[in-house]
Amino acid sequence: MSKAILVSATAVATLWSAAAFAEKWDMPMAYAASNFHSETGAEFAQCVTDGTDGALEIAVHPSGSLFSGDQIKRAVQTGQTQIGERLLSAHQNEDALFGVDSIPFLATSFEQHDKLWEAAKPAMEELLESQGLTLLYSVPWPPQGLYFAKPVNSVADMEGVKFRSYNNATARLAELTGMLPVQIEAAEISQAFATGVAESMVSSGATGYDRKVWESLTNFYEVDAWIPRNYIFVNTSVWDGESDEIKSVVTDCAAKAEEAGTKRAVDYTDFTLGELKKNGMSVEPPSEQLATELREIGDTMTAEWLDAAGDTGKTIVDTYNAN
Ligand code: PCA
Repeated sequence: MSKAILVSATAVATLWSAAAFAEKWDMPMAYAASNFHSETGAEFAQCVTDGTDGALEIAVHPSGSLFSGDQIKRAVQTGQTQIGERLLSAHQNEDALFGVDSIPFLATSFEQHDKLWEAAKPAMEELLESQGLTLLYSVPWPPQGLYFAKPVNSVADMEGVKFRSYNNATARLAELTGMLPVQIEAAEISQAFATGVAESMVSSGATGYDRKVWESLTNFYEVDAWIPRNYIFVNTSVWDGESDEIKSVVTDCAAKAEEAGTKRAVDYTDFTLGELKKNGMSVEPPSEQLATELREIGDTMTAEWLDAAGDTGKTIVDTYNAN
């Protein structure tokens, strides 16, 4: 056999084995395809697919199309899918630590929030590992403000308003302000507002923009209550079964995605608030009275969180405050 034939036979064998062992991960994501988190997730998936020459392909499924937001963590834990993205604080009902990014007025700028995340990350990774999940990367949302279908200048104005919540902290905020919380995934909120199931929420300009809430709501108050995060996580048994080469490509792409996503969150803040205005909403800081009353409620919620999160929570907040 000539050398040329030998070489091509080897090349074919290599291609074959790559195809035979090519793997696919399905990545459910809860938010709209056009949302910056979803765009970042799609880039991450492409980076892994390209970086492994297709040996590991990641397919993204935004808008809760594969699993709805509230099912994504369970689907990854039980191995129904390999990887997913979810709002971290949505799991606050499992463990208070998951709500570290939703403590009112603790870390309200991106800079402060980065410090809080650095302080919380080791404990968060440990908690996720204890649940069979490995953290790959995490990206913040823009700061959270209050949406209403009428002007609101005090907590008294919120009495009896139907409020869309997305985690324990948002439901508690509703209770403490006399509103009526109903938990609804972001993918469903346009309909909830259109049908009157909800008439208010705390969220970012980004989600208001993604869901065109100006069709139903009129006022956005830049309360800067907190900055929650999404995180991308993989089933730990799946992760442990990967080669070092694959792991290193994934880790590399994850670091790039975290950086790109974080930058997008900052840029998206002004852009989306501008879009709310362009579409007829009033966008302004809260009145002094509203801000003061919300801070008092924030103090109550902070004390409650510290109580629930025990020593781990206290250490994180102390570390954050010391830096
Ligand atoms: N948007 C998501 C979570 C935080 C945010 O800004 C939502 O409203 O569900």
